[in-house]
Amino acid sequence: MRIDILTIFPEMFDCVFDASIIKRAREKGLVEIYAHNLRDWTTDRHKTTDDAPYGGGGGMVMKPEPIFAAAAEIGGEEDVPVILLTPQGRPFSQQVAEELASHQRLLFICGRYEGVDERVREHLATDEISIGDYVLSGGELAAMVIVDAVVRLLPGALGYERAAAEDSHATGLLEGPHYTRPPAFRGWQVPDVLLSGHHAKVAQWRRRQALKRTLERRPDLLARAPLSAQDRRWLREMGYAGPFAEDEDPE
Ligand code: JA5
Repeated sequence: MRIDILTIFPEMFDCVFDASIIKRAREKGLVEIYAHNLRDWTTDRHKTTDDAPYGGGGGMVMKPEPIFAAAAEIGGEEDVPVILLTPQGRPFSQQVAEELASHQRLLFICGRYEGVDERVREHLATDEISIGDYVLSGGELAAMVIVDAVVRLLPGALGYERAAAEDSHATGLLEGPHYTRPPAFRGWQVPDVLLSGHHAKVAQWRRRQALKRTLERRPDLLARAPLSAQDRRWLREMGYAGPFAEDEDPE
C-alpha cells in the first residue's frame, strides 16, 4: 500500500510513523507513507497556502490551487481515494478502516485554519471522514489515527499472529480484561480460570467477559454485534433486555 498526505505540517507525522507497528510495516515494505508539504506546490514568494474567506468573517481558508496541484502530481493513474479529514465527514470506525485497507493507495488532505475551500471538497475529495465529534486544530491528528488503524490491518503488520480479528470492535464487542505475571500483585489475584490451563474454559470465560464489559460500557454495540445463541443466553442472564441483530431478521 502507498499512503500520501497533503499538509502544511509534514513534520507532525515523523514520530508517529517512525515508531512501533507503522515503522515495522514500512521496514517490511508493506506500506510506503509520504507526508508532503503543500507549500512545495505554491507559486508565490511567500508560499501562501491560505487566504481570507469571501464574504468576510474571521479566520482563513486553505487555497485550492496548491491542493489540486499536489494531488494532480501525486495521484497515480488508478482511482486513488482522496480523503478529506473534516468534522463533517462520515464517522470513522473499524469497518471504515477495513474498507480503506483494501485499497492499493490512499491520499489524505489535512486542512488547517477554518478548513479548505469548498471546491476541494466538491471536485477533488472522493471521501470525507471524521474521527469523532470534537474540534481539532487541523486534519493531521485525524489522518494519523486513520493511518494507524489501517496499517495495522495490512497482512503481516502485526508481528505476532494474534488475529486483528480478535480486537475490540473487530468482533463488534469490547475486549475483556487481560492479565500477566505475577499471579498475585498486592493481594490482587488473577482469575483462577486463566491459570487452569483449560483452553476451552478460558475461551468461554473471555467471551463472557467481553459480553459483560460491552453490556456495562457500550450496550449500543450489542444490537449490531454478531452473537451466537450462547452469547444471547448469557446476555439475557446478565440482564440485557435490548434487541439482537438477528431480531431484525424476519426469518
Ligand atoms: C478539524 C481545520 O473528526 C475530528 C476532526 C476535527 C477536525 C478535522 S477531523 N479536520 C479539521 C480541520 O480543521 O481541518
